[in-house]
Amino acid sequence: MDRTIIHVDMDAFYAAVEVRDNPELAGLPLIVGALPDERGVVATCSYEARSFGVRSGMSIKDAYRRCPQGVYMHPDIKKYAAVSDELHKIWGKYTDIVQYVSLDEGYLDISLSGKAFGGAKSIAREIKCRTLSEAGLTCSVGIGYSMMSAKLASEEKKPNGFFEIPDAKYLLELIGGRDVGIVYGIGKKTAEQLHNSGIHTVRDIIENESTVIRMFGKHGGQIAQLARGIDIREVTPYYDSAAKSLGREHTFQQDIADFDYLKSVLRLIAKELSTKIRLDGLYVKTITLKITYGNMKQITRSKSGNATNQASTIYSTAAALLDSIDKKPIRLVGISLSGFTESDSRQLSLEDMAKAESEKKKTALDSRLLDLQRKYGAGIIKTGSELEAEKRLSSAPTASNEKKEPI
Ligand code: DCP
Ligand code: CA
Ligand code: CA
Repeated sequence: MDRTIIHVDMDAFYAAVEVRDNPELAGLPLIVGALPDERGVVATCSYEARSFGVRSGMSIKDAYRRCPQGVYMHPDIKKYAAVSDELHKIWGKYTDIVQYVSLDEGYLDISLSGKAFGGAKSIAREIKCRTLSEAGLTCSVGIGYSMMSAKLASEEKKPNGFFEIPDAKYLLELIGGRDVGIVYGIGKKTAEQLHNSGIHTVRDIIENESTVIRMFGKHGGQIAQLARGIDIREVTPYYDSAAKSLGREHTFQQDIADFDYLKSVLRLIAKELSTKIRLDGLYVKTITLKITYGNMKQITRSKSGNATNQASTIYSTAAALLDSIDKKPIRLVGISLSGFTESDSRQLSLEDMAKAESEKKKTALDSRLLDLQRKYGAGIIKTGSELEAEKRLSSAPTASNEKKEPI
């Protein structure tokens, strides 16, 4: 299946947060990191400071030599982490397949959910607008067909950028003549070795693939693939059962006001989550309902209770939370689980395992149903009864080819 991936990266992140919070710094060369009389390096600097040649990672002495008139300050990592949480919330509204790779950057796979939000361009624009209006910061957004192309797209027009790389052919035209270092996985050392062998550009890699493979073996093969624009890496949401939460959500193509129907979707989600945690041998204490209304207002409602791994409990808790909220048309429903505990020292018996595995297969069917809905719109299930939904699913010819989305 063709994929659509968005990469978001904040502009001059630490420096931009400091300028936001201290407006008198706007327009000045600001260097965040060590102070000039300390040992240490530049964490980042404003674009004004970059025009003096200052860069991340440069020793602060070097930076001071280039830009003595700069404003120097220490980073406040705690503050940036809090801002980062806010940003992740803004970006995470468009898909549950989202991978944050650092405080200021993330990948969103919107292949399935994109249509519900008017497509990739409109999501990208919305992310830029909301990042500015809600967090007071600018970001650069790239749309790609793979992770590498999305990241290169976001870098292409920095700062405050917006760019799309629709396919491998376009990518190659764009980067074919550039230095090999632009390819994902080629660091300083590898680049140097390539240069020494007369391989300078991305196109040189493609034209000298066998040399590259001879030099770097399997890694060389991967480099050549990436140079040709083939990047099969998947956006992989981070899930740490010990500390974090496990969530699954569903975005509708139209806003839904039928709460019975919404509950049938919650039932499917509850089943899928329950199967997943039981296979992992986990119980969960806190169940959170996530809702995005048609006007993009997002709310969450949580309830904590005895640790459970049962779909019926997860469902009834989420359904009760749904009953407690404003009855307005809804764009997205989701459930997330947190507060995990290990199965109270009780190992799953072989029989339990077999049961969970067979449920997993059934859940795969249920989740294909969700995927189908994503693809064809909520209309595929009219009344929302799960039974009817499954009947329809089993008569839907495209179902068996649907790719299951990673949790
Ligand atoms: N950072 C750091 N040390 C580095 C590189 C980065 O401490 N050597 C921190 C400070 C940056 C943040 O990570 O603000 C994000 O890094 P980026 O590489 O994304 O750089 P910026 O966001 O600062 O600038 P831009 O992305 O606009 O180039
Ligand atoms: Ca950045
Ligand atoms: Ca970054």
